[in-house]
Amino acid sequence: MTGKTELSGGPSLPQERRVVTAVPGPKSQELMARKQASVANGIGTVLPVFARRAGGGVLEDVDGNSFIDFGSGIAVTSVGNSAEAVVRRATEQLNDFTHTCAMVVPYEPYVQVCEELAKVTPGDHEKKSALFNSGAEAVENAVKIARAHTGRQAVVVFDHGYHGRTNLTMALTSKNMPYKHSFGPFAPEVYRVPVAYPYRWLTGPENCAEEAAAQAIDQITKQIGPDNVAAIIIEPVLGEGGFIVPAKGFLPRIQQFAQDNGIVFVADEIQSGFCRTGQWFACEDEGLVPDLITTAKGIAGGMPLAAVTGRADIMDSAHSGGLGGTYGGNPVACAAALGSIETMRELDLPAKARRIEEVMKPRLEKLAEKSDIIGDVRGRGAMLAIELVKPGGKEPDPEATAALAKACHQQGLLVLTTGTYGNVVRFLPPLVIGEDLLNEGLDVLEEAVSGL
Ligand code: PLZ
Repeated sequence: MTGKTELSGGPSLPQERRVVTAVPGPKSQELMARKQASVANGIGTVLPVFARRAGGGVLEDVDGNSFIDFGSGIAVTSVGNSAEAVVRRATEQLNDFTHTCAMVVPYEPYVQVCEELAKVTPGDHEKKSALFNSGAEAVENAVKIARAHTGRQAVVVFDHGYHGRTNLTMALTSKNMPYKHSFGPFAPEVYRVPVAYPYRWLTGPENCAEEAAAQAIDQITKQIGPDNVAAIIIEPVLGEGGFIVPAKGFLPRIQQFAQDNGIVFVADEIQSGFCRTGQWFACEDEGLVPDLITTAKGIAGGMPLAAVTGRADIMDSAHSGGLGGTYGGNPVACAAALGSIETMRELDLPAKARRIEEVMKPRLEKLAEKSDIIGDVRGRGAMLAIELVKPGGKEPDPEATAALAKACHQQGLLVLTTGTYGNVVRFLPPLVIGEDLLNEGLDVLEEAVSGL
């Protein structure tokens, strides 16, 4: 390794956990004071250190601490930070041109990304895509397209669902704090129905799929009227709601209902997509082929890009000029996406995600057996979580969850929390993480759990 590559981030960064100062260290504390003076309070911080370099399975801070990364910037850097093909392609594009506005003068990388999306998303029907900047923007546009296609207005979403922070997507998002509180009024014609959350289904997990689907369908039928529904939007694994894997059978029943009633079925795969769950898309697990699929995060290795992909006739329902935005499908982000998708194929990242599950899940399950505060272990591939409860029952324990995350951070392991009740620790390592780091991260977690 040359001195030059050692100084850069990306895969060349030393793959080790290293805690050399208190967390946060002095340089991070200094920067934090500047952040507090210049950045709006609304922008929170999970781990109060400042990043300097990141790559492979680690993130290094300005004080020289190196954290094992179990967060991937919330499921974004699945190919690792500054992945070689992402950097190479984005750099080439930067040198050619940075922006023309795809609606003013188009360019090939935009078309290539849409061609790739047609290939990698489920179903072999004719597909088209439109590109945007953020996940929320993709979801908003999926709603616009579904409304234009059906001539209907209502949108159905689910308990524990998360779809973004813009006005329409706040309405679609279920959790008040911190996403919605004091930010209303919200967009109308949004309806929320139950989801099959096995761990917390009142009658137990056995009949959860059937009962939840029956309740959801009953509510749609009685309270909205299927003929008024443009779209049903669901995350095949609910991310911010707590990594809830809907009980098997629930998603197909909801999709069937949508199909029977001319409702556009939208899978929001912004967090679960692009190899994260061990398949290219989480909805493949039950063989679902959504009408529309929203993607972002993992698509471009850290560059801002999002997409709506779906049946060509539905996608073409919006009139020419009806969709777009100044930056949507920015050429550098598109080039990065092509590098990201190339990496996913070359390294077979769905298989890597499945391997991460093989390593992590048994250890998490063993930990849950020993610990009376871990109520549930769930997830698929490299989208795994533990739900923390008060001993002896199922009462959520957000305090223990925050304390556990903090203890991990202190020891050089970056984990994120999630969940409607704030009581879930989630694990989203980059899919390229080394197995030694994965195991070392789990060692840190186990120690932190026993120290609670
Ligand atoms: N849909 C399923 O997971 C983003 C949000 C973090 P944007 N999830 C992380 C936070 O606190 O803001 C997300 C998602 C699903 C939509 C979105 C929204 O994607 O790119 O953050 O707009």
